[in-house]
Amino acid sequence: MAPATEPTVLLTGFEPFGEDSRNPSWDAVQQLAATWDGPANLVVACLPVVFAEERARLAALLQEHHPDVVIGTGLASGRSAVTPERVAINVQDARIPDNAGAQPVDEPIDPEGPAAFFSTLPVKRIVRGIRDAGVPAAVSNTAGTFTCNQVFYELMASAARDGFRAGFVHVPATPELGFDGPTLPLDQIVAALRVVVHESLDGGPDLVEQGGAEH
Ligand code: PCA
Repeated sequence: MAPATEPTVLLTGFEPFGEDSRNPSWDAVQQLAATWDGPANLVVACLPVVFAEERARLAALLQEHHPDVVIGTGLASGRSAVTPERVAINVQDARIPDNAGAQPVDEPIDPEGPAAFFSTLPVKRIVRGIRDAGVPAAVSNTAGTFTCNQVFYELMASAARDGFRAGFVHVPATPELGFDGPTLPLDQIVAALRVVVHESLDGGPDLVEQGGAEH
């Protein structure tokens, strides 16, 4: 049991989905956990790629671990950098079926909820830290409209209620996936997630540093 003063960080990855047999988000989260030596108590979990299950899974994890910081991670094939997400939106619009065969189109995550939530992680500081570790990183202004965005949205709704710090980070494909597009080796993704956890534990202000794009 961790000392009472030690904060708890919940870091999640996702199971494989679509055509892939692995998901580098969960592979990286597990590798980070295996080599984690503090400063916080790091708890990890693998989430299903199933729209109907995310809310209950997250609620159970939050109730069990009472984390101070929650960081979701997922795979974004086609991206070449590790990308902390700035905003979660209240939309489900699935290009492919989830792992239970559901494919919601243009449905709200929460009909009563706000249009969007902003990450409360220091996204600019995270980008700077990952780049300083020699790994490509950039702020992303869309987490998509699939289950990653849904988990991010649900997480931020809970965070707004319960007062913990939370956000989401997408990672690129790894070479093992055989993806026809940009990839990043798993050890670089692990190094980036280590920075994400360290920077997220620091509750100080974010950097004000240009990180946007025209489109
Ligand atoms: N990526 C998908 C879902 C699970 C994952 O790892 C997404 O970006 O929504």
